[in-house]
Amino acid sequence: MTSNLKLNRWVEEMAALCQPDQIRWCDGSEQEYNEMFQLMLATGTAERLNEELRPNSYLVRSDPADVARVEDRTFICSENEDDAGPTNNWAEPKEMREKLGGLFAGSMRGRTMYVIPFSMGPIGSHIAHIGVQLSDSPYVVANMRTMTRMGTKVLDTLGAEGNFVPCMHSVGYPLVDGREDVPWPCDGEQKYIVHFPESREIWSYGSGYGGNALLGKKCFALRIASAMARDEGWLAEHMLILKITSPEGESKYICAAFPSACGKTNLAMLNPTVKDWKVETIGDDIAWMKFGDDGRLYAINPEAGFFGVAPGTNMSSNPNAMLTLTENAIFTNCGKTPEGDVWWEDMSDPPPSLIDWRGNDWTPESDSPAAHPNARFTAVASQCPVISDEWQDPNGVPISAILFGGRRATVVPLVAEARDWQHGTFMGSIISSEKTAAAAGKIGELRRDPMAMLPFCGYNMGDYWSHWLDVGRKQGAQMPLVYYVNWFRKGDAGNFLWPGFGENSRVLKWVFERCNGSANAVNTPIGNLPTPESLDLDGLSVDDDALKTLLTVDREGWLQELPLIRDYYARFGDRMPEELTSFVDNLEKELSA
Ligand code: O2Y
Ligand code: MN
Repeated sequence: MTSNLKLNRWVEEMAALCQPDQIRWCDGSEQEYNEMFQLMLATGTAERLNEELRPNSYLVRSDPADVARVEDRTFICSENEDDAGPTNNWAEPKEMREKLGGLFAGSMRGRTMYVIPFSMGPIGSHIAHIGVQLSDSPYVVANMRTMTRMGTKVLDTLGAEGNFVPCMHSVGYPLVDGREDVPWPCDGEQKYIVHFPESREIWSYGSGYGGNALLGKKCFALRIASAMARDEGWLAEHMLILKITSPEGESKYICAAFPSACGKTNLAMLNPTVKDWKVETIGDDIAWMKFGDDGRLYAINPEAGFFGVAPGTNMSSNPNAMLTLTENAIFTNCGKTPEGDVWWEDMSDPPPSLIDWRGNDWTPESDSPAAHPNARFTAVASQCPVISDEWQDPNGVPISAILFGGRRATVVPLVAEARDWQHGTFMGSIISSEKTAAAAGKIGELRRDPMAMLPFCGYNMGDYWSHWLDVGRKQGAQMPLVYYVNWFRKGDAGNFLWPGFGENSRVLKWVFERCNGSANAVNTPIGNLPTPESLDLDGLSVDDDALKTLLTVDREGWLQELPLIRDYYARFGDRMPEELTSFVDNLEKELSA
């Protein structure tokens, strides 16, 4: 219980709606975490891994119908449809409330309703915000303890008058009429992940998985927080935060936004190959940035753990993630070896046999993967060997640069620096990944993912760009420098031209030196590109042709891309900021000059 009247009333009201057998206020203790796993072991939801190989760790298998975020079932219910914009699913708020009222009525019968108070960001930080999730899932309780600061301390900080974002969640599997529980309860037919941006509420029904169910993450820290940030003059972004330190001991902080499957967690934890440079992690997925008294943007990682994709993670692609997972971890939808450890594709040589994520026998000859492609690990950030000392600083860290990136086989160079914040907003608005391979001389089919926020912006993307332009107008020269990077450029033979992974530190070093004014660049129509000498390529074997492609402007390619950008912008109608459209016109002029 709490002295917070608003919270007590809401819990009572929701309990009356969902009719749980009992209510449990979560304290966030280790004992409570262990109890959640005792419950999950009893229902067959979780299995304990071999204590010697993976101490205090568990494997959970979800229902095969509940394995990922469900974007087509995710709704932004603003009062006005135009305020959700063309990139979001909108539903009329009153109708949606009626629908949800019906779905949640009695949805927790036979179960416990957990009250999960959590802070996104260090408790008490002026950049942090509090949420309270109600859920009938012990899996959610355990994961929320890892991913957020959760429990009694949050209630103490909330006090009698404090405000919180209510996050309502049910797996939608009441135990009524003699219905037995199942290892992964969910509603196989109906899922609703619903946001009311004006009243700052989240309602999630029918899924127990990841971003659908751990409501602090994508639902609160991005969709609702982006609307709060617009109204309050700050930024809630889908960005990693890293700290880079030069051999001279000078440090800078960089944020970076990439769509899924571009190696964001790998970059956040990168081991640099440039001699005597150091990279440390502050966050791997989300950044909240508010202005300090000095007019600079200060960022916190609102999360306390990592919910990373397991397949593809290994001691070469991301040793620091692997070392983070050596103990106290939750694995979801991974394979299980006969020795009682987890395994996933590309982790190491495949074991001769194992039990796959569906619970079936598996061998390397099997037709399907051992781990689901969206299999996940959950582990506390403090276990990361390269976590920065400042990762919990309540004041945040001052951001010097922001990187945007996509997965582009063609056109986009290794790195381009925006001329200023407004130009950087333009760069962020056009980031895209190629969905299909490029035909000779033609760009592949593109998936636009502006600022990597496509599934996460809680309001009209056109207004979101206006908000970016506005904050830049207010703070001007104090804003971070902005870069467009592309680790995925390919040659004519379909080979990657840039080695990626730890070698990306060479680009980070150039960015660092640009922020200090000590690295050279050439001004081009698309922004400032490194001169070949300014990029530290010592010890790297990238041939001259590849380097030329990586560092020159593909005028023809960009000219082909401009109509695609115009078509995309046209979708936003009168919400499209004219300033961004002018950047396309100017780029066309400069490319044609
Ligand atoms: O599939 C899910 O439910 C999780 S999605 C996710 C998880 C961690 C970090 N990023 C993402 C994402 O989709 O961007
Ligand atoms: Mn993400």
